[in-house]
Amino acid sequence: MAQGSFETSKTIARSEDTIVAVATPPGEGALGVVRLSGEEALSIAARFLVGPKPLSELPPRSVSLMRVRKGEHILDQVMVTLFQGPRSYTGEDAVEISTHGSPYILARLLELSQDSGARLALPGEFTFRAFLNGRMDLTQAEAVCGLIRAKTEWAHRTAQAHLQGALSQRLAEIRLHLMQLLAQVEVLLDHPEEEIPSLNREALCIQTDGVLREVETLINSFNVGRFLQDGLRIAIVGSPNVGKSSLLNALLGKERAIVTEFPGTTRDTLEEAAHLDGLAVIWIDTAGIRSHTLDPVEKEGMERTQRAIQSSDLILFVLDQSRDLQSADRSVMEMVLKVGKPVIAVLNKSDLPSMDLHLNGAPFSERVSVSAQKGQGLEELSQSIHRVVGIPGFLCAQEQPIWIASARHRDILLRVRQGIAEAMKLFQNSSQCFEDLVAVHLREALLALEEILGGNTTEDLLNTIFSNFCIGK
Ligand SMILES: Nc1nc2c(ncn2[C@@H]2O[C@H](COP(=O)(O)OP(=O)(O)O)[C@@H](O)[C@H]2O)c(=O)[nH]1
Ligand SMILES: [Mg+2]
Repeated sequence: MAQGSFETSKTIARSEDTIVAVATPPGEGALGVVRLSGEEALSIAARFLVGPKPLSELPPRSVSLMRVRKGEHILDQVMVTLFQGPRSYTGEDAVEISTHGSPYILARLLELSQDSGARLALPGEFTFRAFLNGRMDLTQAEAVCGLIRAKTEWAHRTAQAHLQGALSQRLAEIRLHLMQLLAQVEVLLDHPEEEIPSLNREALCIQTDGVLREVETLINSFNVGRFLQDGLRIAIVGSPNVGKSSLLNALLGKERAIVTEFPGTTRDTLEEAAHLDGLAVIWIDTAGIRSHTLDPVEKEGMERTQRAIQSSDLILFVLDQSRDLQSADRSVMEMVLKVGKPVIAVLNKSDLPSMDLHLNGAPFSERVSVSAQKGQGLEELSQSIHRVVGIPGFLCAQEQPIWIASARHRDILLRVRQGIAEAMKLFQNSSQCFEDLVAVHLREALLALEEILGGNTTEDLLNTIFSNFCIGK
């Protein structure tokens, strides 16, 4: 497959060409799938597919055994599925051919299709056509990409819900409410001679506030949505020898970091990705922080620790609860509490007799007792992490939790909010008729909202979104 040449292509073709691509990953496999879509999909495939019945007589959406003919030879026995538009992924006529997963066979099938009049598809072009043909809106098209990329349960759930239209529905509700509001304002505009009863104004104000809240709920869901979809960066920080590396190993379930009884063993930061109850986490083990050190390697390690803290979403501040709080612990504690990120105090070595560390009053988000060595308390730690970033509360707060996880969606919703908030201000502040201005702001909000769903988009935006897809999707 000549994939490289398409990645540089900036324009998504809008022509009526029939397109073809390999839909399965490159390389050898048990099966390979080639898909064709477009007006000529059937007639093109019919030139090289032979079977007991001609292709055009096969029942749609059922699988038939056929053979691929290349000149005098049979290239492969294949399973063929026919789709008649609009009942297909793209909304067009389409043919899917399942072959043996040989790169040679797949390449020849592409050639045969091209020789018969098909053009190689651009990345995401099948989904783009589905969008153009009204089979899905833009949030759903984006979810297709998310679904393919999802590596964790939550990322998968996000994409699946969005693909099913959960986010589109919520946005459509907001759009409806905005349109109803605008219609009422426009009625007032059309009858300027009539005095607006103050009751009316108040009702409009309440309605506007309601829509504003709907939009804000979605905007606020971005933080949790981002964690659910993309995961968290968690820095494990503390003074030397408290058990940071042991904790990392316990969380990963493998001996990733070196653990010794000697302080200063970990001199560099170490990152490792692992799932925590369906949540993607990048764990960062850091070099222990000592107040004074002359060793240049240790100094560099500590600077890296600082950077790890800055780049994290959450900090695990580890303490050894079997010994008194030391000055090193205190200085690390001061440092992590300064950063303004959530900090969980992890009291390690719970298997040993514990001291009272006198932490009362320290503003940790939570504190959890664990034994990294014995693997105790890790479940509580996981629950604490979920709580601190707000996941359970968020999921419980709504009947059907819907969240946004894309910066594009958030940026647009901020503009929607801006428009509604401006309208709200006019309602609240003026006794005069500002209906024309209110209408302008509400229309702006509506127009912005359309961008999420794909009703008001630029070619650049579509190119950006669809060029992220793989070829054949
Ligand atoms: N008893 C006990 N010892 C632990 C525990 N966690 C770590 N240790 C020991 O504490 C020492 C320092 O551990 P390490 O993970 O290297 O600490 P770090 O310097 O903070 O990374 C090692 O000897 C570990 O075996 C624990 O939960 N219980
Ligand atoms: Mg260590």
